[in-house]
Parts: sequence; C-alpha cells; structure tokens
Amino acid sequence: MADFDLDHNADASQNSGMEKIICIDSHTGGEPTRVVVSGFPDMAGLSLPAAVEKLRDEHDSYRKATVCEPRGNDVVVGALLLPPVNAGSLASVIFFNNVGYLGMCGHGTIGLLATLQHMGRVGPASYAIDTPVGTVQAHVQGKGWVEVDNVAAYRHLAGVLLDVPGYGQVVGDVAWGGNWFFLTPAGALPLNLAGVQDLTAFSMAVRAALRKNHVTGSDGAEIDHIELMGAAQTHGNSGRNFVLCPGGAYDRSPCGTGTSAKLACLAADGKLAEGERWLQESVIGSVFEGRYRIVDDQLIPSIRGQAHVVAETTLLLDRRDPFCWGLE
Ligand code: PYC
Repeated sequence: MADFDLDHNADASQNSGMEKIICIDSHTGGEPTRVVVSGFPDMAGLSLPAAVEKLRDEHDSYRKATVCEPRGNDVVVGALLLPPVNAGSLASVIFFNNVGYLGMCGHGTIGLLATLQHMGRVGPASYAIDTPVGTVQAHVQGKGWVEVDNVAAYRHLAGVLLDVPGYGQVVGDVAWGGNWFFLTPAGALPLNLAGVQDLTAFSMAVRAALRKNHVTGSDGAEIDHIELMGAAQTHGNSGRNFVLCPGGAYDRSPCGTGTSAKLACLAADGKLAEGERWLQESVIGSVFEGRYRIVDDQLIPSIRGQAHVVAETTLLLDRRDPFCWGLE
C-alpha cells in the first residue's frame, strides 16, 4: 500500500491564492481567546471605535471566518492585535465573537498578554493596552498569570424589576464592567455544568425581557451579557457565576468584565471595601481574583487570572470554499 504523502508543500499549487490568518490560541480559566497576529485588513490610522465600525461595515467576513464554524465555534473570542493608538501603550486590541464586537474582554486581555509573552514580546512588567472602550493596564506576572486594571466600572441601575415570561418576577442590577451586564441571583438553578441548559434558557428569557422593556445601559446600548450569581462552591472563594455571552454561549471563565460589574455592585451596596479580595468562581469552577481601587471618584477593578497558550494556528481562506467565510 502506498504511504500517505505528509509533505505539507506537496500540494502547494492548491494552496496558492489562499489568504492566511495567523493566530495564537489560548484559554483563560477554560474560555478560549484566538489572538489574530496578522492577516486581517489594514486598520492603520483609525481610532479604535472607527476601526470597529470599519470591520463591522466592510470586513465582517474576517470576524466570521476566524471565530465561527468551521474554523471556530460559538465560544471562541477573537482578539485582533493592532499597533497602539495612544502614546505609551504597547498595543491595541479589538475583541470579537460569533455575533459581533465586544467593548473590553477580561479573560481575553489575560489571554492576549500570555500570548505576547509566548511570542517573546513581553516579560514580567506592566503594559498599557488600548481597547475601544478605554486603555487598560496589564501586569504580566509570569507562567500565564496576568492582572488587568480594567476600565472604570459602575452600577447604572439597582433593583430593576422584570416580568420574565415562564419565570415570573426577577430583580437585578444593570452594571458596566467594559460591557453591559444584568446581574441577578441564579435562585434555585444549580450553578454547575449539569445546569447549563437551564441557566442558558433562563438567561435568554431575562435578556429578551430587558429588550422588551427597553432596559438598556446608560448609553442606550443593549444589555447583552446576563450574569447569574450564587454562593461559592469551593471553601474560601466568594461567589460563583454563570455568564451568558451575546452570541448565546456561556463564559467558561468567571468573565473579567462581568466580575468587574459585580465588584461595582458590591461596592455600591457597601459589601466590599476598597482593596478587599473577591474570589469569583465560574460555572466550571475556574477562579478570578478581583479587587478595586477608587481613582478620581471612579471604581477601577483589577482582575487576576491565568491563561495557557494551546495552539499556533494558520487559518487558510480559500475563496472557492463555499463556507470560506464561516457559518453564523
Ligand atoms: O472575560 O470579560 C470577559 C469576557 C467577556 C465575554 C467573554 N469573556
């Protein structure tokens, strides 16, 4: 029987004409981040909000090709690595997922810095990273551990009462942690993997009720993340959550922006003092360490977690492939 030809260049003629996107994949507390190192259209000279608009309006197919099936899946968060826009920053990043673009992403920033360390571009030190919603500070601590001083977080609305069809009355808070969150107790729903289907269905119903009742962020934006809260399941931790992401997947990590929103609510309720540690478990049991500082009357959350680099990936885009630009 003839051997299979394992020479990657053997069919080079077929590969010519393909576009390539160079990525490095990691996970932070189980939640994947796909850092795009090269291969996206040029965004030079644009502010980050303008770059997001250009990506969305003119090049959205690159988002789908990178994170949607068949190359990705609903859980993957993409992180487009760009040059800095602000003097003194190391880099910029635009986060995206299966349905669109994110403001900030905590697990993704930890994954980005672990990736930059893997690439030999950073060592243990502090770096400013520009995002579309502001500049964050990332403190690289080694072995994939990174602490991120996020953009300012705040509670926008407290004790919002919602009628959720099939579930009755639900009370929760609206808070900003770099994305918009509605935070409410998980109640009797178990915060574990066996409960994911029920937690997802409940969170989807809550999100639909927020939409129907025109409850938005302070800027009128949709509240696209739902965070269900409960007691910690590991002794010594502070709480456990389930976070529904905009595209219907749940966050395997404790969600950096969601933990930031939680810290803002705890502070507003007088339940967590400045500098006090909050250990946030995810629904799969991974943990972020959170704390906050007040700077110029603003609450600045810090989120610490560990990322692991898992793959160096070259995505191939063949325009003759009917599913070249992904399935949404
Ligand atoms: O860690 O901030 C986060 C995040 C947002 C969406 C998924 N993860």
